[in-house]
Amino acid sequence: MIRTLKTAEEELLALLQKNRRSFLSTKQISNKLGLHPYVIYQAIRELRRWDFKIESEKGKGYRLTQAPEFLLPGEIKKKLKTKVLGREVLSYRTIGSTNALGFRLAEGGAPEGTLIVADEQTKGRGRMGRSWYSPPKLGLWMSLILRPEVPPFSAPGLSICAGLALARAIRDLSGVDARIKWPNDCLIDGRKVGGILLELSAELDRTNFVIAGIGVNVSHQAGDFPKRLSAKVTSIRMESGKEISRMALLISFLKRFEAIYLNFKKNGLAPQRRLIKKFSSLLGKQVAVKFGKERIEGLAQDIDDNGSLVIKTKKGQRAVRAGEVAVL
Ligand code: BT5
Repeated sequence: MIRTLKTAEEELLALLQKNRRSFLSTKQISNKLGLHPYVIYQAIRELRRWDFKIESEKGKGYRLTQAPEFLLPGEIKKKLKTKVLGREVLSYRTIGSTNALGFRLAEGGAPEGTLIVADEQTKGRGRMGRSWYSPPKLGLWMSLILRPEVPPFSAPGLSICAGLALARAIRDLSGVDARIKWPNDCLIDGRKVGGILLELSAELDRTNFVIAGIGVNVSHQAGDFPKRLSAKVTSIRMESGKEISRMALLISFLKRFEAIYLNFKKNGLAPQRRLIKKFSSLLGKQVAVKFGKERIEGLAQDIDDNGSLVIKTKKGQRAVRAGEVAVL
């Protein structure tokens, strides 16, 4: 089973990182960290599984020679500027879906704000059974456990809140004009750079928890996407020419999303509407929205206090709660 790094492994990694020029013997490590030699041996094995290159020489000990960029819990926690989001972190080298795990953990009582990140997802998922392409190293694939005390019908507004936080974090770091495409996409110049998947556990009048899954293409180059996707997707690197650190993006996103989320819990979507509209890619455009068997065409006019898209059709105004939008 592949698991998140334990504290001992993270401490060992930090020590090896500090001493990259010299070897450290098991005894030295044991003295510094208070770990049993067997635990050290196991920790080295686990770090190697995560692709850390650790040289070992008989009589000398261990030396770190290469460290891939991982979003490790200890590092995330050190850099966090939040009070709730990301206070508990689980980080995986590879996982099926961070949302699937988030759901299971939330059912087991994991606290609000728990963050699950993975370097790679093998069964990343989108809405309605679709899949989400999540190769190793290139993107930010994460889920947050949220426990907002709001009625279930207003929880979907969180999708647009997460989209807003993401678009702003991308703009801040890379300078590109990232926008929200209602209800759950983040676009740059009409191409999808990120997606949000909200999964809810609710009773009629009560939200038990929400898993907010966020996927962002960060360092992909054109050839890194499968052919079936390449015409409609992009990455921050492809649009800005910049290599943005996933860690910086994660920290910036969490800070922005937390501010919006805490406000949303108290005051709903209304205070965010001005910015949501400003960052929206659809308003003022002719669109077609499909939901269930219905299809509505018209002018995308507004996003209302419930997070619904307001469309001016030939027969009058319609507010749509969810669906697939195409710009005509
Ligand atoms: C979404 O669904 O856009 C929600 C994606 C959420 C992904 C995150 S990653 C962390 C967390 N754990 C998970 O398992 N999921 C969440 P939807 O609107 O249904 O869009 C899915 C469609 O986007 C697919 O059918 C493809 O056409 C396209 N797509 C797939 N992978 C993509 C990618 N990496 N970048 C852009 N588009 C992609």
